[in-house]
Amino acid sequence: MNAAITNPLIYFSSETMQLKGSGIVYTEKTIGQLAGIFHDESARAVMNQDTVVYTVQAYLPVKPGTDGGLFLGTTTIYPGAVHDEYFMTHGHFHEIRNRGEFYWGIQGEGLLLMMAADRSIQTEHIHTGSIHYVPGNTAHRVANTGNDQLVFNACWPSDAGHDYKEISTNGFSFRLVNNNGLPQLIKNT
Ligand code: M6P
Ligand code: ZN
Repeated sequence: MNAAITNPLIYFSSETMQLKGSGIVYTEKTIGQLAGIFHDESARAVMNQDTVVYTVQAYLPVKPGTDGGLFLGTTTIYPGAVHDEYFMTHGHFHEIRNRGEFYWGIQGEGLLLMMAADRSIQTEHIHTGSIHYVPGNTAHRVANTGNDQLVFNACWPSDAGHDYKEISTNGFSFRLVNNNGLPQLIKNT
């Protein structure tokens, strides 16, 4: 006998560009929660602290830390900047350093910054349909370089974990700024 056909618990709505269904964990990061992340801290400090920079919806079918499972997330980064630095995610290494991740673009335009342990940088353009493999041992962050919301999905191992310490302390080696309307990478000083 065939196994019963069941509907999936979750789905991605192409109308709202959001994950739908039960058990989705929603978090948002505001300007107030991103102290020390952008270069111009005084510009950040005088902005409305409730301004949402990005939201994450995550589907965690197993407990974080479980090996062998996968997590799925939808990240929406709003258009904007702190001084000339595009709105971006905090960025992280994985707690288990060698764990990789897939990102894929759904809507909008942005840049994926990947930084290896030696602080060398690689960037990839995120746009509708783009697919990005983030290797293990690589920090990853995404900046919205467009005028609309940037939406991308991600899939990562359930035991990967997030290590934010290195990025909170030393940042990435390069920053992405808006130079007369064009994204430009500048060395982080
Ligand atoms: C993607 C995934 C998540 C991550 C989110 C935001 O959806 O990589 O694991 O939490 O982006 O990135 P960050 O945690 O660096 O703010
Ligand atoms: Zn990750």
